[in-house]
Amino acid sequence: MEGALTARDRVGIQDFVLLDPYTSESAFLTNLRKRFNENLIYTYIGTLLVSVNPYKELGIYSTKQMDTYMGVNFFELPPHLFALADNAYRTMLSETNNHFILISGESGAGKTEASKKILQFYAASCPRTRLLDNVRDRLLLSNPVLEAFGNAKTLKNDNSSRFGKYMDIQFDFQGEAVGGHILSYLLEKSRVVHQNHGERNFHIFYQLVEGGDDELLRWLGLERNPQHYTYLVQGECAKVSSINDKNDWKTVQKALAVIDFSETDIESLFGIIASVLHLGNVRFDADARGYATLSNGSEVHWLSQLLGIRAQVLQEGLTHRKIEAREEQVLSPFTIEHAVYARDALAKAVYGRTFTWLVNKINESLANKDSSRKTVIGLLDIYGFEVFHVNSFEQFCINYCNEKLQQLFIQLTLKSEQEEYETEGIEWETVPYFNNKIICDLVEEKHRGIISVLDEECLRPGEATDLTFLQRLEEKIIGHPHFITHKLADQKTRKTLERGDFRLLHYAGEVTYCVVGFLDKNNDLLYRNVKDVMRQSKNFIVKQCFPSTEPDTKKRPETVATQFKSSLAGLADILMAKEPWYVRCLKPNDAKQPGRFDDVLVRHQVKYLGLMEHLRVRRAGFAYRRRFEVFLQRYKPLCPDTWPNWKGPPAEGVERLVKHLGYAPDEYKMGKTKIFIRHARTLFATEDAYEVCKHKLATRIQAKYKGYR
Ligand code: AOV
Ligand code: MG
Repeated sequence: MEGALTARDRVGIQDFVLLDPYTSESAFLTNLRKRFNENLIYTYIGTLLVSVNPYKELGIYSTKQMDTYMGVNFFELPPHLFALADNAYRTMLSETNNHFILISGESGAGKTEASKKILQFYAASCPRTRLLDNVRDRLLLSNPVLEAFGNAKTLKNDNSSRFGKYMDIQFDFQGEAVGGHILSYLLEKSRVVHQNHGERNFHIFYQLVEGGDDELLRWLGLERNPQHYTYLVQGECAKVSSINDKNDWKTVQKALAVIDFSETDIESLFGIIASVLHLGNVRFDADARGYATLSNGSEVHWLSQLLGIRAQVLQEGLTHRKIEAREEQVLSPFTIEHAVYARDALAKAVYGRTFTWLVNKINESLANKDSSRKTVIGLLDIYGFEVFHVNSFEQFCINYCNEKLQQLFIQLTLKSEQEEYETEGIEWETVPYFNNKIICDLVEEKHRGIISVLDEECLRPGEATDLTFLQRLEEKIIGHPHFITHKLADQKTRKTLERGDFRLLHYAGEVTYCVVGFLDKNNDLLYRNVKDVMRQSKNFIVKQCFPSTEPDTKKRPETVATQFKSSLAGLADILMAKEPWYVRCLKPNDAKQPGRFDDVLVRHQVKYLGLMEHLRVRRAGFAYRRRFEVFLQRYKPLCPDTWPNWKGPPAEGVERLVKHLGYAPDEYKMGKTKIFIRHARTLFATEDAYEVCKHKLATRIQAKYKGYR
C-alpha cells in the first residue's frame, strides 16, 4: 500500500480533474513538475491534453507505442498525444462528423512536434484496405518540404514556424486516410531579406548551399558558403548545432520526389531559391546625378539565366520605375535607397508567391479525386505567441493570431459550456474567467481598431509615416485598458516607452511594438514595372506566380493586415463547424534545455492559457452530454425497458436506461434536451457494455440466420 502511495506521489496525478485540492495553482504546478521530472510530459484535464516540452528524445513515439494506444479507451492508459488522436479518430468514425485538434502554446512549446506526431500516428494506425500507401507518404512528407521553406531559426526556437498551417486529413467511411488539404497563413516574408542577430533565413537556403551537389550549385551559379550571401549573413549564425542542413536537404529531395515534383518543377524551384540569393547580392552605385546603377553585372547575369528574363530588362527593372504620365510611360531612375527597397521587395514577393505555389502544388498531390463522403480531422499548428527585444509588424500579426485562437478556445470551452448549462437549466455556479475579446476588438474592430487605423494611414501615401500612424493610434485609442503609448507609459506600467513604440497588454503578457516599418509591411507594394519584368520570365513557377492576367492595381489591393484578419475569420468559421480537441503546449524554460522546469515561467503560461479556469469548469461540470434521442438510440439495447423500442418521451427512456445501468444520482443530470454525464469514464463503461451487447446481438442474429439455412 505504502509502495503504491509513494509511486503515485512520485509521478503525480494523470488527470488534473482528480487533483485535490484542485483549485490551487500551486498544486497544479507541483503536479506538472513532478511528472516532468519523471519524464511524464503529458497530463489531462478531462479530455484536454497538457504537454510540457521535454527538449529531449523520450522514446515515447515508437510504432510499439502507437499500437498500444490504438483503439484503447482514453483513461485506460497513461496520458498521451496518441490517446487524444485515437479518441478523436474513433469519435469521428462512430459519429460520422468532423473534428479538429487545436495545438497551442507559445513559440518553442512543442506545437509543430505534436502536430507531426499526430500525423505519424494517423499514417500508421488507420486501416490499409486499398493501395493508398502513397497518400500516407505524401501526407507525411509534405511536412519536411513545408518546414524547409516556411520554418527558420529564431531566438526562441531553432525550428520556428514562420507561417500558420491548418491541415485537413480526410478519411473514408472505413477510416482510411484518403487525402488531405493544407491552408497556410501569412508567411513572414520579411525574413527573406532581413534577419535579427542570432536568427536565420528560411532553412531551405542553407540546405541548398550546404547540401546541393557540386553540379547543381555550378548550374545555379552558387558558392558553397552561406557567408557569401548578404541574405544569409545578417544574423551571424548560418551554422546551428541542432540543425543538420545537409541531411535535411536529402530529406527534402526525397520528399519532393514522392509528392510528384517533376524535374521541371524542381529545377524551377531551385532556380528561384538561387535567384533570391543572387538578388540579395545585387549592389548599386550612384551615377553622376546620384541615381542607382548596378555595381557589377555578374548577379544580373545569373538572375537572367535562372529566371529566363533578358539581362537588360532586369537591369532596367532594378534601377527604374515606370511612371504613367498622361498617355505616356516614362522611366524614372531610382536613388540607391529606392533601388535597394525595390530589390528587397522583389525578393520577398518572389519567395512569398513561390511558397503559395508550393502549398498549392502539395495540395494537388494530396487531393482525393473520388467524390464519396469523407470525414476530416483538422490539425492546426500556427506560430506561437512571441516577444523579442524588438517587436515589429510580424510579431503584431503573430500575436494577434494567438489572441484569436485563445478567443476561440474561450468561446468553445469556458463560454459555451457555461451557457449550455444555463439554457439546459442545469444548476451551475459560474466560473469567472478573463475574456480576451477586448484585445481582439482593440486590434480588429472596424473604424476604431489598430488595423483600421493602420489601413487608413496606408491610404495617405506621401503624407503618412509610421509616426503619424502612432499619433493616430494615440488619438483614437486613448484610454483603452490594453493599449499603452509613450504618453501613458509611466503612469500605467512605470516602464518607459520609446517615442516610436506602443505597448499592448496581450492575454499572454505585455509586448512593446516598434512602429518602424508598419506602413510599408502592411502595404507590401511591388512596383508595377517590376511585376511586368517578372511576367516575362521563362521560369515555369515564376510564370505561374506572376500571371499576365493578374488584375492590375488600379484598385487598391487589400492590405496585409486586413487580408490576415479575414483569413483568420475564415479559419474560425472552419473550426467552429467541427468538434474540438485541445493540446496545450507549455515551455518549461527559456534556454531550450532538458530537465529544467522554471516555475515562474510555467506558472505564467498556466495562467494565461486559462488552464485553471478550464479545470474548474471541467471539475464542476460534466465531461459529456448527449441529446436524449441520440443517447437512447445508441444504448437502448442495454435495458429491457427501452429495447427494442421506447415509445414514451425520450427523457423518461433515458432516465430508465441510466437507472438500469446503475448510474449514481450525482453522476448525471437531466437537462431540457440533453443528458449530462459527469465523468468520461462513466460513458466509456457504458460504451464498453454496448460493445459487448452488440457483439452478443450479432452472434444471436447470425445463429438465427444459420438456423434458417
Ligand atoms: P513550436 O512549434 O511550438 O514553436 P516546436 O514544436 O518546433 O515548437 O518545438 C521546439 C523544439 O522543442 C523542437 O525542435 C524539439 O527540439 C523540442 N521538442 C518539442 N516537442 C518535443 C517532444 N515532444 N519531444 C522532444 N522534443 C520536443 V513556434 O513554431 O516557434 O511557435 O513559432
Ligand atoms: Mg512551430
